Amino acid sequence: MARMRATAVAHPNVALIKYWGKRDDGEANLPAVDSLSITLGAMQSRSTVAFDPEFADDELWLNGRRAPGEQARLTACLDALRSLAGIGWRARVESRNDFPTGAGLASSASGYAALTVAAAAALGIPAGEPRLVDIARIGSGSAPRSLYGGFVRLEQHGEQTRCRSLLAAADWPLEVVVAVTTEAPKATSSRDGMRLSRDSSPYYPAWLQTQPADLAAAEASIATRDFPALAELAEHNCLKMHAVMLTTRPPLLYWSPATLACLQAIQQWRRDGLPVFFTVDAGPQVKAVCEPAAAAEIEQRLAAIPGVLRTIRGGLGEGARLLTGDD
Ligand code: 2P0
Repeated sequence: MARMRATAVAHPNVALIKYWGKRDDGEANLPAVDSLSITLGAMQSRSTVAFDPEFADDELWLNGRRAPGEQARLTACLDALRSLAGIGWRARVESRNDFPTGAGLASSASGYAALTVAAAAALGIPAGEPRLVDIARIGSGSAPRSLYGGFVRLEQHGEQTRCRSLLAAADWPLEVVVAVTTEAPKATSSRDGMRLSRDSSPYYPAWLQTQPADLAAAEASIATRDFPALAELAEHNCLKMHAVMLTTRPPLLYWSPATLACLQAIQQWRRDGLPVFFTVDAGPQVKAVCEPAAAAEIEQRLAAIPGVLRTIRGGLGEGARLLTGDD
């Protein structure tokens, strides 16, 4: 039988109400909190998956290089797909990101979303199969959000993850400017960092306890397109997550001096009347979310901050999709 092969693309996403923490250390990778994100149209992962009876083991090639560190979660994700399809063949996965990898730009989210869609298609699993959301989550807890476009809420119901698109990208066309302050991968992976935070931060219980209220308020502000309310909430939730990270033992300090300079500048710009707010993930990059009319000005200002290497600007994106022969 011929080898089975497909290619898909997915965009990274940035959470406005963050996911930080896991229920347990199991392979299912169940998040301890629900989260809410926007999908970023300006960056993209592209993943080709080929299953072949001749392959001895699964292989991931990331940006042209073997990525043995990914083996456990790669095979866990592919095993779930193989079991769904009733096919045992091993796979070769080739994934490329057109943006920095492993540096707090959600490359694992877009990478595993693209991989899940491509592998499912290669195995003949229908695109609407609801278990694909859970399979993407095994690869990366934030990957299910990248299966969808626009404003996305991820909810954990027992063992099952559910994602909902709250608004399509075109329904509230915000823009995001990413200030890249390093191209280097982070020292502590999100997966290790989350485990350390759960086990040692005294603020972790408060993080879990206050998340539902942040989610409800953010969802309400999105429904009414209330930018100032969403701005206040997203910055609060981001800083609360970083307070948990900072109080982890050993501490997780993901920021650089340029990160802090951007945060303080963005706060000042908003006080001055510009519609912009910040969010920061497990890395030193700053994402400035703004109304489209302000985006060019924000990008210019961020680029001028010492330590900002470059900026990436774009609107909100669509969900993951399969590429056909014409793409
Ligand atoms: C988020 N992050 O909600 C949060 C905010 C980072 C900070 O989801 O262990 O790569 O693979 O489930 O999805 C990054 O964590 O972690 C992340 P795993 P993932 O976007």
